[in-house]
This record gives sequence, structure tokens and C-alpha cells, in this order.
Amino acid sequence: MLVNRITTLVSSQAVRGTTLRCIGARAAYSTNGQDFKVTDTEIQIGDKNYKKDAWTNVSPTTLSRVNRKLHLHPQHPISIIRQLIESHFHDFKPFNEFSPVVTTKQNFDDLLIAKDHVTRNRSDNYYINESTMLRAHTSAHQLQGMRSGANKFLISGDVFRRDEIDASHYPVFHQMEGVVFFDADPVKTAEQVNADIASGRLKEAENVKVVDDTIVKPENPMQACHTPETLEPIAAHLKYSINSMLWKLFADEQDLEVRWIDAYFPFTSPSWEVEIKYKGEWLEVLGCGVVQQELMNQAGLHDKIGHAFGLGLERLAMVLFGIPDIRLFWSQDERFIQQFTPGKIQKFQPFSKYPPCIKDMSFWLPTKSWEENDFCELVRDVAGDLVENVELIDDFTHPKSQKRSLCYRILYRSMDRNVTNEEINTIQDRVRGAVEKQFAVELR
Ligand code: FA5
Ligand code: MG
Repeated sequence: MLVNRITTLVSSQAVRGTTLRCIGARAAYSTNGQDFKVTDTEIQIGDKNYKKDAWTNVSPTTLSRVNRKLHLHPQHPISIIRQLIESHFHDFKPFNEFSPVVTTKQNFDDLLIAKDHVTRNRSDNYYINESTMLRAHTSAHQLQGMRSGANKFLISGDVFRRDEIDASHYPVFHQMEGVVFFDADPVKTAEQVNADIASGRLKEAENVKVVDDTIVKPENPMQACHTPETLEPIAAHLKYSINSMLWKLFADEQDLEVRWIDAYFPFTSPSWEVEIKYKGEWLEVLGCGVVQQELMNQAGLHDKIGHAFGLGLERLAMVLFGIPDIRLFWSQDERFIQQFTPGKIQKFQPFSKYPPCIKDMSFWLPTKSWEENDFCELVRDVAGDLVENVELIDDFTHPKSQKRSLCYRILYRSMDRNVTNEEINTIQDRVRGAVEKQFAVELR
């Protein structure tokens, strides 16, 4: 999470005016989300009430997606892939019902994420209030899992981030966390690891080529409390676990390229990410690493050593089912869901799209600073499921006045009908009004 977000922040500042950012919002899947109510002072989710405060930034659009539980709908590709992975890791205890409403302690502090770390920014997260949020990753439940008594477990669920949005990013997506720990005695760990590997779960598939030239080095270090003898078997188990899962999942795929790269997470060291080549580009599908001993100690597991991974289920499902756009997972169009059968991997057959309606809007900013995620969120709130893309097409600073002007292109499209220009004009007017009011911009 952290590495990506920092890169995103840096790159959007570095190339302002040339980056294309997209947002998309589509109707959710037909099961209803959990009931919620928003008043001036409180947010009610299910039977719980939360006091609003200066941190509150969760919108009704996002709340309406809480607990849709696509990962539990048997015919949905997210659920199909979850079950395939769970059956691969058959001796792991699955947790699928942890609430997505978590404390900031669970999401950040428990995972050793510093108080002032950028990953806590309001513009990246959905806060219910200062101490409560929609989880930004399933790692928020690592401690809970560790304290459950299971030494191998999986946690699946929906996670929420104010993120850039394009074909592979969406503000609500699904992750599966895996955690394993063994006795920290190197001989015993090696024995357990070898037994797991010998159990036959590891079957290399020739069609899936895995390149891993990562080595443990000062930039991605071993923890001071570990030794090469304790680290080696746990890292090997982690890599075997992930590779064997990929070999199994993608056994019928024609030639797939996979690579391991170094990464950074405050809660693991060393850390890695895995990418799959998809449509000619490297697509990041998971983050993982050796769990920080301090975290294991918090769970009372002083004499254990563990590894953890966080899989992006949409990303894996996109490759496995050939789904070209992450927004399709939320489609209510029967032509999407009817293509899938519980327990089966079937390639998605694209269906025709309705024509788009494109509108541009330009405005002068009151100051130089600008949070694009907040703008995208507002557009999504006003225009809802009709917005497919938001793209910054011009960023201009007047040479004399030094005033900054932005131009955004919004692409509207319905998944299930033709939209009229009049209808979209009305929506665009509402978007303009809301943007003017919320950000004090001067419309052009
Ligand atoms: C994390 O969320 C870490 N919690 C993963 C982890 C777990 C590391 C355990 C170490 C130990 P990251 O932000 O990279 O890491 O997200 C993990 C995966 O979620 C990504 O590799 C990607 O597959 C998926 N993902 C991230 N952001 C999005 C998004 N906006 N839309 C869809 N998938 C996403
Ligand atoms: Mg990442």
C-alpha cells in the first residue's frame, strides 16, 4: 500500500498537467449493502452509530457499497477466485466476515505505521471519524487473526481507498490476506516448511514463468532479531506458497510472465511485490513479506516467525477470467454475471457498450494546491453510476496573474441504456455547481 501511494503522490505532482487520471463509477452488484444513515452529526452503519468530526470524509456513494460482499456471492468471479485460492491453501483457516469498519489503530498503529505517515492522509482514505474508518487493506485484521489461535489463516473482504481510478484501480476492491507462522527454531521451521512443500502443493507449471532475482540487501533488510538461518526457511515458504498458488490458478493460461520485485511495508521486512504481465503491462497483484517481529510480539507470539501476503483479488481475477476493466466487477448487467458458474474459470466475453457522452469543465483555482482524489469523489457523488472516466486534460498557470486553471474531461456512459445529451447536461450542471461550492473555484 505504502510504496504505491507514495509513488502516486510523487508522480502526480511531478507531471501535473500531463497525467491522465480516470474515475469510474458503476452500479453495484444486485445484493444490497448494509443499511446506513447519515445525519448532520452522525453516521449509522448497521446497528452502530458513529459521531462525525473534522476527519469524516466518507460519502453516501461509498457507504452504499459497504458490505455488498461480492466475495461471498458464489457466481461472482471475486468469490470464485477466493474459493479457488482457499482450496489451494486448504489447511488455512478462512475468515470472510470481518467488518470493513475498523479503528485507525487496527488499520495503521497495530501495523507499525507511523503517526505522520502519508498513507494516513484524508485524501487517500475513507474516514468515518478520527478514530474509525473503512479498512484500506485486509492487513487491518492481521492481529485479530494471529490471536485467533490459528497458525495459518486467510482473511478476505472489501477494502476502500480514495485512489486514482482507471482500468485496474477502483475505490472499493477486494483483498485476501494470508498469514503463516512457525516456531522460530530454524531446524523446526525448516522441517515444517519441507513437510509443506513435500505435501505436493508445489507443482511447477511450465506455462507460468516466474522470474525472481530479489536478494536480501540493506535496502530490503533482514530484521535485526532474525538470522539468515531463521529467515531463509520462512522466506522460502512464503515464495513457495505464492508461486504454487499462481502455478495452480493459471495452469490453463497460455504463457504467463510473473516477476518478484523488492517492496517496502512497515509491517514486514524483507518485503516483496509480485507482478503479472497483462496486456503488455506489468500489473501488481500482491504485496508480501516476513512479519515484523514486533507485530508478532504484540499478538503474544514471541517465539514464532511468520510471513504474510495481501492479494488483490480483482487484479488476479482480471487476468484469470480475462476481464478488461475493474469496473465490470460492479456491473449489474445480467450479461456480466450470467457468464460465470460457481467453481469454474471461464473467459469473459465482452458485450457491446452504449455510446458515451463527453463533457469538459474548466475552472480557476482559488489557490495553487489541489487534491484530485477529492474532486473525483465529488463527481462520483453527484453523477453516481453514470461516470466512467475523469481525465485532467489541461493544467495552465497564467504567466501574469499566476492563477492556475484546470480542465477536466468527464466521460458519462450507462452500462444498460443510451443516455441523452439533455440528461447529461443537467447532471453536468449539478457537478459544476457542487464543484464551485465545495472548492471555491471560479468556473470558466
Ligand atoms: C497492501 O495493501 C498490503 N496490506 C499488502 C501486504 C499484506 C503486504 C501483508 C505485506 C504483508 P498494496 O497497497 O500494495 O499492499 O495492495 C495490495 C494489492 O491490492 C496490490 O498489489 C493490488 O493487487 C491491489 N490493489 C491496490 N490498490 C488497488 C485498487 N485501487 N484497485 C484494485 N486493486 C488494488
Ligand atoms: Mg503495492
